[in-house]
Amino acid sequence: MKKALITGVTGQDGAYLAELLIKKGYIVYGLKRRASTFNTKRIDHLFVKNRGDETNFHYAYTDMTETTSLVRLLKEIEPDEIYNLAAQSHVKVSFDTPEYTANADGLGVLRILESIRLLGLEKKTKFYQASTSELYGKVRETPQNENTPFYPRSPYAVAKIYGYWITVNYREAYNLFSCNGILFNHESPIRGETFVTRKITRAAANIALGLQKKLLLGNLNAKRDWGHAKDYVKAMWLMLQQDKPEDFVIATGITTSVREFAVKSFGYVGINLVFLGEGEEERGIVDHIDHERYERRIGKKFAHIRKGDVLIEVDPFYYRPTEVDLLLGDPTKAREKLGWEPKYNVEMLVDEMMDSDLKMMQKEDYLKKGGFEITPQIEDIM
Ligand code: NAP
Ligand code: G4F
Repeated sequence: MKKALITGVTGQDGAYLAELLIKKGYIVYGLKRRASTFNTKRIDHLFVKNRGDETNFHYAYTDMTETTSLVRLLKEIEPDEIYNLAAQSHVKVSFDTPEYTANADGLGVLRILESIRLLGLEKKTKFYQASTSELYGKVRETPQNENTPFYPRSPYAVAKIYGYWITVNYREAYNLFSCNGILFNHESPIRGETFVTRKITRAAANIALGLQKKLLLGNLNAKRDWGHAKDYVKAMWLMLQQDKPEDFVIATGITTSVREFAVKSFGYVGINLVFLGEGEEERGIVDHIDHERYERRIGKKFAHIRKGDVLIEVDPFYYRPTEVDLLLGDPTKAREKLGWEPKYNVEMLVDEMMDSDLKMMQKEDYLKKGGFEITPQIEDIM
């Protein structure tokens, strides 16, 4: 059985990748950092399904800013494949914590690569680095491919540039099987709540249920090439199954603005928005309600929102000191060499996220009103 080590296993991609690799018959070692509250919500089901002596999912504590525990774990596990997904992954937060971000997201990559070398695992262990479309930043050409020059626009992107080039350098200098996945934005129902897509789908669900009045957003004009994380973790695995290590752009080839993403999300529950005004004065206003759709999605008659209600406002708090205006990836190389194609488009992504958030909000509201927690098994039967 192959052994895979995943850093950042508690994150969105870590959880999907762990699930994929377990299904493929790997023994998976997930690395997580200590937190003062539970941070394993996304992977708890993997422990349950594989409980007992036969478990093929293990976890251990480490931190990307500490070399010693990384070396010790690599020595103990001697993994066939390492997927380095751990990072301070929030672009806006990186402006507040630039030094920490450089340490975890930049030097963290070096720590793993040097550990591989130190332990003499160069011939055994393949390495995947979670690189990002943020490297393109102030884009030099559109769409962006593997040869497009980089122009990072945040401390996060600058840290990730170091991770990208050190991965290339160790491949060229020491013959390591190390490669970069240059992944464009990918989302899912388990996306972190402060990324814009999940912030929007949670708010649209809450507003439709009458649990929230307004959504405050930053730059509505920003455009992203949004895919589904499930498709993207498959690409990570494919990259490590090739005969030789290479870097790949993973993207859908379609770009959508934040404003359009909001329109699609509210549209899912029958709330059709129109945007009026400009800059900080721009507002997302109810244009009309599709009552039939609302009732179908929410399960009750529509009551609390009227045509003309303002549901979205701009709050400059969410602006970034330097912004990435447009990302659009060209995944031709991945299609031709990896045989990778995304199954999801942005509409399917919105539908899945909205459906999941509606269920979650209904459950949270039920609990707030004095309901009791029911186990997933019981819920399935009910
Ligand atoms: P995520 O949900 O934010 O997960 C990040 C993971 O890294 C979490 O498990 C987090 O632990 C862990 N982590 C953060 N700092 C750490 C540290 N100092 N030591 C150890 N672990 C640490 O991110 P994601 O969306 O899954 O993304 C996975 C990777 O792909 C990241 O490197 C990200 O930068 C990169 N990426 C993401 C996208 C995207 O659109 N999702 C696109 C391109 C590249 P906690 O759970 O304890 O916070
Ligand atoms: O969802 P975001 O925070 O993602 P961002 O900055 O594109 O970064 C994500 O994707 C990268 C890949 O390109 C990853 F490397 C990175 O780890 C992360 O997963 O913001 C998307 C856009 C930005 O232009 C932002 O300014 O949405 C804009 N935006 C507008 N209002 C907002 C908001 N972003 C957030 N988070 N919150 C807002 O209220």
